[in-house]
Amino acid sequence: MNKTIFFLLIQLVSHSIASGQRPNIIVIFSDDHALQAISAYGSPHIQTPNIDRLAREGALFRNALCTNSICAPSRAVLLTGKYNHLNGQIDNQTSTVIDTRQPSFPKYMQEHGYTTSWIGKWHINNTPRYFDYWKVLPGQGNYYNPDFIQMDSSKIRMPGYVTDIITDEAIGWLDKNQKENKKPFCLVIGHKATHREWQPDIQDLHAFDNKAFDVPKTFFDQYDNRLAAGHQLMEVKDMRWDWDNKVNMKGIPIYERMTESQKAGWNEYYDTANKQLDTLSMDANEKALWKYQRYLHDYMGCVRSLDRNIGRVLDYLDKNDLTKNTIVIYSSDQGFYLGEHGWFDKRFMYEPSLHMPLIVRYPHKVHAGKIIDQMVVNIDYAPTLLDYAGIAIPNTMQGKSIRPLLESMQPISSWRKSMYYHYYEYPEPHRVMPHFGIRTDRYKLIGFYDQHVIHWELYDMKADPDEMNNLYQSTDQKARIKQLKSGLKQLMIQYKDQDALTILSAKS
Ligand code: SGN
Ligand code: CA
Repeated sequence: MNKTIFFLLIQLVSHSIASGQRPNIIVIFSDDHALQAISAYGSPHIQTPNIDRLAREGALFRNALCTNSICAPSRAVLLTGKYNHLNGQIDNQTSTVIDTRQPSFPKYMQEHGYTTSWIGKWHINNTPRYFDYWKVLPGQGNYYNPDFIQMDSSKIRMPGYVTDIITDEAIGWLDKNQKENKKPFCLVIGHKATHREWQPDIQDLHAFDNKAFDVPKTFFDQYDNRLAAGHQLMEVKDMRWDWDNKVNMKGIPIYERMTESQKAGWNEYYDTANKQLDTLSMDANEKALWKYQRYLHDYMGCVRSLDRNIGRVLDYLDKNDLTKNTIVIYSSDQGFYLGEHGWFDKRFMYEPSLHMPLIVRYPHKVHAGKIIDQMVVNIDYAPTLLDYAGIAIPNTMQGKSIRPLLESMQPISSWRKSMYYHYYEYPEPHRVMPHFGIRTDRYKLIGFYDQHVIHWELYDMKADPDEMNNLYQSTDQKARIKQLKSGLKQLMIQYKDQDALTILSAKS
């Protein structure tokens, strides 16, 4: 046989073996989806049958945690596998524009023969890079008749409801890719849901008629011994009646962009429900509780549509014989407060906003119904995707592949025992003080810093799962505090957070 033909044959065979083994990957990444709003995580509020199906057929992580609980920073971590002080996306501000030429998981995937695509919410102040195809919402995007930015930079307004449209686009892309392309693919479906201002699809407006949502026991928290918690501006009681709570919406942009028939469906529900509201006869607590019920109604309406559309993607995979060889990951950029401490929004290193939902289905390798308690951090996501794609993980990425956790029957004893967090954005919006901290399985030490000092908080999450009791001043905690501070410093060194080290040594 001629030498060239021989090598061509070898290449062909090894390529087909490789591509036959390499999985497709779909990451469904929603926005602000709290674990408390997913029935697989025990939600008291809602059933999410399609997300539950993923959990039943795959693995569910009970301790997937983010490094900085807001949107653009979390997405930058997903892309790069690095903390925000290294990838540059420390906050959501429009003045924070990162260099998207920096290595990210799609770059390595493209180089190794994957087709990459990102559809939906993106929220980084730069157009996507290293994606063969993309179509994204500008900034936060809109729920009704959303605009999209296309690869030629043109903007297009698409009629309908955002979660349906993003799913239509994703399925359309999958279909086209199946027909035209034989390479393995990695698709990210970025959802706007369940972000503020929580506008449900009209078909979901009546889904919770006659339901009273449970009120968290910390709803009327007074923030004793917690300076930063008392300083924030993200309480349900202060929500805007119109934009957030859908009372007197006429004239505001998110209402006015609806079509006449969308407005008619919307008015049919809200005008009737709002008739029962009599603010003059209500005291402050009653108003806060009314706002809470409206908030949960709207938020859960957005969850219903999200869950239904996840089901559409799973059905598409089933019908096209893709289920077995496609890894499906469901996650959200961070958790959210659904009334805990009286709040909406996120940002704090406290449990509800630190946690991300994370479910991974890969029938080939991952045992169905597995529950994993070991701590995963979103710096681990990019290394995991590369690992499953058979690509070497660059040592510039700071996370670890979670593949051993997914595939082993036993906990991995060498896995991380603590995680590091650093939040920056201040004062707008929501006035949450910048902070860093360390979390172990049981304890959490948080340092909220201002220009002069660090205000420390210590929690024993076993004794106090709601993190209401700051133990930092307790004399019997001195040894523990010393140990956690030293662990915190070690993590800052390990993750190369020089600014944090400077603050720690100057203000402690
Ligand atoms: C908007 C919201 C805030 C929210 C940020 C960040 N206000 O500014 O409540 O904290 O987004 O959210 S809104 O009235 O415009 O909805 S993030 O998920 O993108 O980080
Ligand atoms: Ca978010």
